Amino acid sequence: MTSTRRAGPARPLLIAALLILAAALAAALLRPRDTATQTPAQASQASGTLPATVTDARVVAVPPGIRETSVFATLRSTWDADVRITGVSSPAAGHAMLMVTRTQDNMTGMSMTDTLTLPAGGTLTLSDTGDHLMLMDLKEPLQPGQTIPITLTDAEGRTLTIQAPVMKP
Ligand SMILES: [Cu+2]
Repeated sequence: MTSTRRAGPARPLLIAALLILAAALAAALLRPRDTATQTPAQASQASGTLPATVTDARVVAVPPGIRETSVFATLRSTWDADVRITGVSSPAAGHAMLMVTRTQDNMTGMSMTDTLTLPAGGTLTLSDTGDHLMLMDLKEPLQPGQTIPITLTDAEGRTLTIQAPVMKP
């Protein structure tokens, strides 16, 4: 009986601790769902910057007379949901496009796409053999040593401007 009495005062503390633990667990489990159900307006209020870091960005140098070129980079997500990139632009180009490279019937070709997806917490590699960006209607030839600003926009209106050096292919 003495042992029961001793345990008595400890029990409310134990229950309180379990409740706190349960609440923390519930919050952790619900968080990704909250993010997924955010409206675009809320998401862009939370951050106006497309949640990614960029390395190895480069624009392929082209000789005078060539009016289009490719842009490559590695994008790493800093977000716990997929980021759908839906737009690209650059002051160096009349317009720019999101591109995919696909092989079908032993033919490899590239085509425009509406969306490139940066997976949640993952990587999107833009390369000459895969997904990439293209700058069209170049306003002037791009020489190695120049740096070209390129702005990506996602489906939620967030933007990220990359300063991409021009490099020889
Ligand atoms: Cu291309």
